[in-house]
Order: sequence, then structure tokens, then C-alpha cells
Amino acid sequence: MRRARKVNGDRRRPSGRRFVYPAPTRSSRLLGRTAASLLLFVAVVATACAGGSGSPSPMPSPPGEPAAGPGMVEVAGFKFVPEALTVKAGTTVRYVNRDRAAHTVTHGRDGEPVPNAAFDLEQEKEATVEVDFATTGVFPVTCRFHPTMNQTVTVTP
Ligand SMILES: [Cu+2]
Repeated sequence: MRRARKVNGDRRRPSGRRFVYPAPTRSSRLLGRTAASLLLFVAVVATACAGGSGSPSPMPSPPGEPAAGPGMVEVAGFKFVPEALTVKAGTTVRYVNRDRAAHTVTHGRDGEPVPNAAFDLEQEKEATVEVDFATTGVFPVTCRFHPTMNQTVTVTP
């Protein structure tokens, strides 16, 4: 009798239904989550792509480090050193501020930027900024904070 009762009990238990019933709920939840994260992923990729194509930098990145000699300007003693610089088009010039004062590296003359200045970078004390000289021409460079600071960069083909 004991055995029979036990078997009966096992049969009554709707073990199959019990197991199956929660399964679809779980998987549908999972599907929902996966779809949500897929959407998120797509959104992030779209944003990243938009940001990448939006940046207007047509300059080709040089294959190596910028040349230490011609691509380096020291901003020291409230002067650009050297005050006359000639580089080839595509050169990245690094302006290293040795002063304990902030400067700007601005396309302009006597502290005033030219109209539609090609660059105008603020430079904290002892900071470094870089300017890509992509096109040929003669570029006056000044500091908006100190109008006596002037430099001329000549960019050759
Ligand atoms: Cu300055």
C-alpha cells in the first residue's frame, strides 16, 4: 500500500507541466532582454559612426611620430621659439609651453585672430598643444593674451 500511494503521488504531480510552464516565460524574458541590448548596441554604433564622420579633419595622419626638429615650437619667456618656422604641408607642429602662464596658439597677428582663423588653441601653463599644418601658405601665429607674441609659420608643399 505504501508503494501504491507513493506511485500515485508521483503520477498526480504534474511534473511535466510544472517544468514546461515556466520555461516559455523565461525564454521570452531573455528574448526581450536580448532585443533591448541589441537595440542599445545599434544606437551606440550609430552614434559612434556619426561622431567619426562628423569631425572635419581632412589631414592625413603621418605614419610616424612628428619630426622632433621642425615640428616643435617652444613657448618660453612670452615668445614663440623659433619666431620663424618653415615646415612641409601635413606637418604637426607641437607647441610646448615652458612658461608658468597660459597662452594661446592663434592664427592671427598682434593678439588678434584673423577672420576664419584656421586654429585658436588655449594653452594652460606648461601644457602642450598641436597644430596640423595641412595646407601650404604663410600663417601668422599670435597669442590672444599677449599681443607681442608673434610667429610666422611657412608651409611648403
Ligand atoms: Cu601668451
